[in-house]
Amino acid sequence: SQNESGISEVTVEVPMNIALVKYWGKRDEKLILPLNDSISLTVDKLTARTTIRMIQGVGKHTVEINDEKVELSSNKRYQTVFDEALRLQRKRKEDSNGNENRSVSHHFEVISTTNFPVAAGLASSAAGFAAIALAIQQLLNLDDIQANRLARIGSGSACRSMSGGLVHWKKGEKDDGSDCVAVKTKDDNWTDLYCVILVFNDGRKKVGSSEGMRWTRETSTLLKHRIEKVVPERIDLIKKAYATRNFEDLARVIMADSNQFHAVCLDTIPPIRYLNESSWQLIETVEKFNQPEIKAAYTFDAGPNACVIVQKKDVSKFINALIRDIQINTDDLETLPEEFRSIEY
Ligand code: 2P0
Repeated sequence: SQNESGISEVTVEVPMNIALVKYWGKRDEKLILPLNDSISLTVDKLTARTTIRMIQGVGKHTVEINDEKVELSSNKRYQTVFDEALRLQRKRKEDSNGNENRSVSHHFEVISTTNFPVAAGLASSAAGFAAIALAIQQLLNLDDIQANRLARIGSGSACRSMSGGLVHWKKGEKDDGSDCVAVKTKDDNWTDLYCVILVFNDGRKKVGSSEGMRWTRETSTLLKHRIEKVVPERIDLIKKAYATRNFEDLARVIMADSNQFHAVCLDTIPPIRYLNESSWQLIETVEKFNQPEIKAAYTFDAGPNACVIVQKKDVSKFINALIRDIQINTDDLETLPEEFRSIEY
């Protein structure tokens, strides 16, 4: 709502998402149009809570994340999002005022807090930009397609956090990106799925996603095969397994796609390595845990941290396997949801 000093304010809370079939490679870097479709689940307990104030008058945009000011000159994506938001606002004013063009300048103030560590590299930009886009959608009364685009030009994977559950980001065919949108699949959410996140930060400087995607696109031959032959089929398999609640089929595709994403990174010149020794140890633990029946699925993004998807009934069993196989700090068990904390480990 807008008060008499010309400030409007909105607060939203938005979840992070984890890709089950990965996005890697852009066909348009400016509009952030991907080379392939991707599909993700939102992790509803990990959120970015964001307040945006739209202030009348000339001034600098400001962004603060977890009490730290973001240097906007070194992160152009915020400026891109704010410019696009103000363009949409001007366009709407012109449409309703019959081209009167009596434009009033505005600037934004963003204050965001995440309930998970940004430094852990857990796709925090996705939740952050999705929150900004959702808040601006409410401030400016944008439609869902406009809001989706706003999230996407902030960070590609952010458009998959604009709705909950299983979300399919379609690459689209058009050059202007008008058919490049993330849509929630029709099915009811599979509320029984849990995500165990293991943070294996090793201080190694990783290749940023944008740069990595560019190198891969320019040099990998495996990427071409992946985009044409592998991804479309896997998107269908994920949707089918999710709709029929077939955990084993879902898990097989999730792990295969994480592995192929990292293979594509290795197929890049120079090669990109995101997984470390701990990541591989976790893969082996999951492989062992999955005998004789698949009960867990690991997936890794552009870093060594693991996200393991398990059904609720198997969470404690899986945590026990972790305690047995890898040295985990038992203090960390406190981050488990209430219902799993009382179980004897
Ligand atoms: C994904 N990742 O699908 C893939 C898997 C990382 C590995 O999307 O340049 O921050 O903003 O579009 O979305 C990370 O890249 O990159 C990512 P931009 P983004 O989740």
